[in-house]
Amino acid sequence: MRNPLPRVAAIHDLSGYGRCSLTVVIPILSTMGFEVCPLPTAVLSTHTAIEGFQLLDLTPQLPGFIQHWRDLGLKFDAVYSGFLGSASQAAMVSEFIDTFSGPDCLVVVDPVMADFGQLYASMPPEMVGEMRQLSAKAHVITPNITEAALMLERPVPESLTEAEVKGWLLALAELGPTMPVITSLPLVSRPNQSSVAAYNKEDGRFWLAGRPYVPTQYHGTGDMFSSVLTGSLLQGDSLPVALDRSAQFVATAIRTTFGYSGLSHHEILLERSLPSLKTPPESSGYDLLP
Ligand code: PXL
Repeated sequence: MRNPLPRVAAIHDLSGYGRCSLTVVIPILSTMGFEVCPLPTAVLSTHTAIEGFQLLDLTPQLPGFIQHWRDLGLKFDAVYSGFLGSASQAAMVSEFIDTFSGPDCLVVVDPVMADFGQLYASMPPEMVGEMRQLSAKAHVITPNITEAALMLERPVPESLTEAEVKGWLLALAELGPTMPVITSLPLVSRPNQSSVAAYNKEDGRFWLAGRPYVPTQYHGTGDMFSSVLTGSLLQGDSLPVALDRSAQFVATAIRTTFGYSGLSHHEILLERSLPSLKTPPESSGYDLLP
C-alpha cells in the first residue's frame, strides 16, 4: 500500500541555532503535507558559519540506524539528502538510496559543501568527489553555483550568459541526475535578480526562475529552496512550477525578514512564511530558456 501521507527520508544535520538543514526541512515538508523521517548526519550547536560551533559527527551511528529502518521494512516516497557529517557518509547515503527507493521514489541530493567560492568550515576536500558520485544516484540535484563549479572542476564564475548556464546544466546532467538545478546564478541578462535554472533530460527543456534581488544574505535559504523543490515535485508539480514555487518561497521569507532591524543573518523568519506554501504558485514566474 502507498503511504497515506507521502514519507520522506531526510538525511541532513541537526543544527541547534542558525536556520539550516533539519530545522528548515522538517517544517517545510510537514507544512506541505509530508511525513518527514530524519536521519541526522551530525548534531551541531550552530551551523558552521558561526565561530566556535560544536559538531558531533554521527557517521559511526548511521549503519545501525539504517539497519533498524531496514528491519522495520520502511518505505519512502522520497529520499532527500543534504549536509553530511563526513565524506564517508556519501557511500552510506548511496546504499540507503539503493535499499529504500522503489521505482516511484523521488531522490533529491543537495550537495551541500560550499558557498561564495569556498568550502564550508567542516568540509573535507574529499567531499567534492563523494558528492559528485552521489549525484549520479539522484533524479534532482540542487547545487549553488560554487558547488556546481567544484563538482565540474571549473573556476567559480563571476558572471554567466544564458547559453553558458545551459552548458553548465548539461555538464551536471552528464554526472547522472535527470534534473540538475543550479541556484545563486550570476546571470548577465538578469543582474538585479536572484536566479535559478534547471534542465530536464527527459524532455530536453531548460527553465529559468527568479525574484528581484534583495541586498542581504540569510543563512539557510539554500536548504529552504531545496526543501520546497522536493515537496513541490513530490506533490506532482512540473519542474518549472516547482522551481518557481521554491524561488517564490525564498523571496517571501527574505522580504518578510528584511524589513525588521536587529535580526542577524542567522534569523530568517521561516515560520512567518510557511503559510504561503499552501497557496497556489504565481503564474508567469518562470521562463523557458531558448
Ligand atoms: O545551509 C547549509 C548548511 C547546512 N548545515 C550546516 C551548515 C550549512 C552551511 O553553512 O553549516 C551545518
